[in-house]
Amino acid sequence: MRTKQTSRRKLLKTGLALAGLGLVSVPEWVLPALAEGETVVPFLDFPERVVTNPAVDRRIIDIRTINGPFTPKDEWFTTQHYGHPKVDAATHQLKVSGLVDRPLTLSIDDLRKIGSKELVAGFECSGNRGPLQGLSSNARWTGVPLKDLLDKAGVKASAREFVFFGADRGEEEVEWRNDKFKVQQQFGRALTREKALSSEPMLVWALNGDPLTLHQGMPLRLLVPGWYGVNNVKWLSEIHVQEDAYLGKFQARWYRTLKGEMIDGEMKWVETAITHMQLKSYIARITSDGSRYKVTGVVLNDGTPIKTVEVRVDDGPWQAATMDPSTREKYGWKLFTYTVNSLAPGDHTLVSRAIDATGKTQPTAQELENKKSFLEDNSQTVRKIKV
Ligand SMILES: Nc1nc2c(c(=O)[nH]1)N[C@H]1C(S)=C(S)[C@@H](COP(=O)(O)O)O[C@H]1N2
Ligand SMILES: [Mo]
Repeated sequence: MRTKQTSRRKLLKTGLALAGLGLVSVPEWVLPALAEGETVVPFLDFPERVVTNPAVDRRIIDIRTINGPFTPKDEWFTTQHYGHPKVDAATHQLKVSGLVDRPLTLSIDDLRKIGSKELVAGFECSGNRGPLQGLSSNARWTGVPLKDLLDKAGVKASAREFVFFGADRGEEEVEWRNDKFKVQQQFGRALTREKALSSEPMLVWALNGDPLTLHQGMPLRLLVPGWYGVNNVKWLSEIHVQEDAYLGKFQARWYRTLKGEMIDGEMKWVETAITHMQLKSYIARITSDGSRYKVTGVVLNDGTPIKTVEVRVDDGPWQAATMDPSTREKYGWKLFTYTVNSLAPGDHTLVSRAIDATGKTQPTAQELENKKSFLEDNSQTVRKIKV
């Protein structure tokens, strides 16, 4: 990280010096590792300057600066619904309550004693979409498998629903028939018994080797690898095990996808919960050395192996991109590159699509036409450029 900071600063200085001489125009954001003579080709539908911190508790990444497998902790995208709760990392405790043989109250140190492992995982907010695509990041997390903790508590046979509550809360108006009630609610998300007791979910306390930042859920969050961001409950304070389905606002109402599906010639409207990530790729940046164009992009999905990523220029054929060998982790995001050997002066479009090992292909925007709510938009993001 230190090296990166230094090289970025150096780059900025060199860039500014050259700009002073009128040799190049320097964008307000700084590209990582631009080679000698390499320039950025602007996306025509992208703002020149991306406002990465639109509010104190919000941040997006400027995808044109993605530089390697891990997003630095102070650049990680961030969002939440109730602002930041006041949490004291030193005294924070996690409660495990409900249908367990042994209810538990544990400090982070107690959790560390149960076990510790690392996992590379990236995720995006289910609202992430083009052209900015700024709501995703990737990290190496440290924590304890959720199953190890639940085994310690002893899950009862009647347990069906595992609810994860953050320390953050807010007042909500709950509509019921013709009434509206104002009540205090905690941010909560639920997992089924099968998912909660599977080997993947973790309770994590570190990101890229450092304790979680306040933005990322200090001191503890749930991580469901391969699932959308909303499932990764921050400032985790309680796991409540129950038989009933959990119907909190962020489970049952806000995080739903409404889409129409043609079944036997009839349009059926289905509402589904936000769980695993849909197969997505996007072009993050295009640079040019004068004649050739280098395309760099990102792939995210639920951990299903990626068969290939392809890039298409204008109406040309889909061509295979090259996967970055440093991003091979099952649940991590993957980076790809593609080189275009020449482009005629004028307007062009470039687009990428990912295909996974099951043959699933990232859809076009048109193929998602019947998805009415904007969440889970994994459609192909078309980049427009002029050379
Ligand atoms: N406690 C709590 N956890 C939460 C949320 C929240 O509002 N409260 N927002 C979720 C949503 S919608 C997303 S996209 C991710 C964002 O995680 P990040 O800020 O670490 O990027 O946190 C999830 N976890
Ligand atoms: Mo989100």
